[in-house]
Amino acid sequence: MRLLVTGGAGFIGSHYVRSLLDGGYGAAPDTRVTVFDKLTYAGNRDNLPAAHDRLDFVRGDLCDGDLLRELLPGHDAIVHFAAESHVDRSVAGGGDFVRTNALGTQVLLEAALHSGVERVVHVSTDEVYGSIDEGAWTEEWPLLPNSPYAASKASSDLIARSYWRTHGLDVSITRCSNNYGPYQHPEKLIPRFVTNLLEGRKVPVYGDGRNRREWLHVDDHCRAIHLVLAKGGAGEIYNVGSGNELENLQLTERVLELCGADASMIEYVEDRKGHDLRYSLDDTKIRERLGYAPQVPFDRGIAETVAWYQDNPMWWKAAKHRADTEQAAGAV
Ligand code: NAD
Ligand code: TDX
Repeated sequence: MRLLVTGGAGFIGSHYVRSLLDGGYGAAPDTRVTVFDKLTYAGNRDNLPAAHDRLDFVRGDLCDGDLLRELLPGHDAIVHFAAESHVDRSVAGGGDFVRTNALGTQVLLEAALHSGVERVVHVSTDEVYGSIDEGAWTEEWPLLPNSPYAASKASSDLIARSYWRTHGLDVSITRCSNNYGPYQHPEKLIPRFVTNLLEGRKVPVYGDGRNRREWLHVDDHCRAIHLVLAKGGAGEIYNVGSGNELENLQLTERVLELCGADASMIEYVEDRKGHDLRYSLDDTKIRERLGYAPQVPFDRGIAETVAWYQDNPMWWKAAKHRADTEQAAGAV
């Protein structure tokens, strides 16, 4: 099989590619991977093996239809991770989000349609549902995204579905909860807090810290995506959760403890605009139909993640530097 992975130099995409090439989803000596990635501030070529006989890397933009139509023939399937992924950036300015997430997804799917690609997995998010005070969303829940990020992801999610419904393209969609793990950009909650503490700085908790998220290790998310690629139905949507729901303050306390710090390192800062209170997924469908079950216990996952940032200062310092450089250049 020849697989194209968009966004494969980012946090989740690179985990997926490393696992696949390492045989994490079973030996697949005939699977070749092409990573297609723009290498924005969030992407890093070094997140992938420097050289591998079953890996090709192409730097390119999702919105470049000519390049995609040249590249795609010969590929059997696409796993589509590439996106602008950070809510705070979308609050500061939504243009790149609509361009990459909505338009870029449409350009990719159009190219796929005309290139004989047989299968697509579109990686969506729980944020497309909005915010839920109690209970949990099933896949039938209406989409009520709140941030420009979430709205652009909801757009791409619906565009993906439309290429199945209109053109019969074999597309499945996954909607996952908050991921954590190694190689996550230090703009996101857990790596931001750990790296701030490593630099002797306080951790900025937005608002009163009472917002709740459902945390899933990236390894479990990637396993679910591979399961959907292999066994998911055309036009089907699969929630991917963990059931591990934490208030931001509870999570902050855990991170502080693992870093040997205390509550004096918390700084309460102005709340995120339009800050969603709570996300919670009902993922019965993927568990019952595809046999998915998360495998990484949170206690182990979070301890290993904190240790990874402690052991890899070069990686996160470079990521912070790339983001700062782009910001200074006015690219955000
Ligand atoms: P990330 O920001 O770490 O990586 C995104 C990757 O996409 C980067 O390598 C970047 O260079 C690339 N990219 C951005 N714009 C591009 C463009 N125009 N053309 C080609 N490549 C481009 O994101 P992530 O956290 O790994 O998220 C991956 C996917 O999973 C996203 O679609 C995101 O919405 C979704 N998701 C993320 C989470 C989470 O908690 N991080 C949860 C659920 C769903
Ligand atoms: O410095 C911070 N302080 C803080 O209190 C940051 C960066 C975040 N927060 C809060 C905001 C959220 O309630 O922590 C929570 C988690 O924030 P993020 O890590 O920015 O994630 P979130 O906004 O929940 O979105 C994430 O999950 C869904 C991913 O970034 C998305 O890509 C994914 O789709």
